[in-house]
Amino acid sequence: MPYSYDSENIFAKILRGDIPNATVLETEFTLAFKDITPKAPDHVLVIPKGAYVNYDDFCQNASDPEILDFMRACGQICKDLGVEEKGFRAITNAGEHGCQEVPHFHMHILAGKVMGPLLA
Ligand code: IU
Repeated sequence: MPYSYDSENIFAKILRGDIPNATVLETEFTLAFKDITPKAPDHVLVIPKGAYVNYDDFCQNASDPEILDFMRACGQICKDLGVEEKGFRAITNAGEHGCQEVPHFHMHILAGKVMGPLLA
């Protein structure tokens, strides 16, 4: 079944410019901004500008240029955050079992502290 995208989700509104955001990077196909409730000293959300519900929707249905642009944007953000020495965590939640809150695909990039084990 194809994914059903809710164009009234909060990130769609951010992309339309209806709601302000703290942009850290914008490219042709990708926007990255600071999470409004940061879970680490550095917490950036990276989203495609296209309407993709979650990671698997994006991986299955986005074009090669969109995917390349997204991954390069993630790389640029890591570089800008200076994570080479201490590292970081990149994570995406999908659907009910992944506890995804906002139904527009986003990658969390977290850095600046020890995150702790992912799977407890
Ligand atoms: P999740 O993976 O869907 O659970 O993550 C959603 C994130 O979006 C979460 O970390 C929120 O703090 C964040 N967020 C935001 O940055 N700005 C908003 O207006 C809203 C949520 I609503």
